[in-house]
Amino acid sequence: MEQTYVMIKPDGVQRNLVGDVIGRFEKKGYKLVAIKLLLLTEEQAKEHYREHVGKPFFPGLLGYITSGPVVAMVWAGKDVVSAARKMMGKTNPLEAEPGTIRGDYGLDIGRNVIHGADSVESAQREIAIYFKEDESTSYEKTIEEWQYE
Ligand code: YYY
Ligand code: MG
Repeated sequence: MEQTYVMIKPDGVQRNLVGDVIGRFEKKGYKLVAIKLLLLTEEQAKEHYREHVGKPFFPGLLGYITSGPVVAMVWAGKDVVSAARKMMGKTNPLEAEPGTIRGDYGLDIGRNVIHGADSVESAQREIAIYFKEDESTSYEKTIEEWQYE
């Protein structure tokens, strides 16, 4: 099954949105295979956002993403990479549709609550930044026969 990397950013943790975000992924039918609360090091943050190093917003992004604990997660299921991006909504919360996480909870692009990998390749790269292989758990959920035909 496809896997993606999802991260509740420091503002999401501070604003008590952890349970809501996890609940949305659970209710959609995705399976949690790894989770941890951690404070990003500057090195992890630079590696995570390496495509943005040097852009005008990068210093602010680095300060924000390392400003408090994040919840790092791996979710698995059918088409989860693109589905997670749709559930999150557009990068700028004011452009994100109501019903999406950013659309429901955000106001500023630099406080947009959640990160989700943008491709299967990015997901694999990002998962490896935060999780060792033995930190992902492979298990069966009997409910899957009610979710997948
Ligand atoms: O993948 P996604 O998070 O939706 O957006 P990216 O374009 O990859 O940017 C990563 C991150 O950087 C974004 O979530 C907020 C921040 N950011 C910003 O603060 N200002 C911008 N003009 C663009 C992005
Ligand atoms: Mg991105």
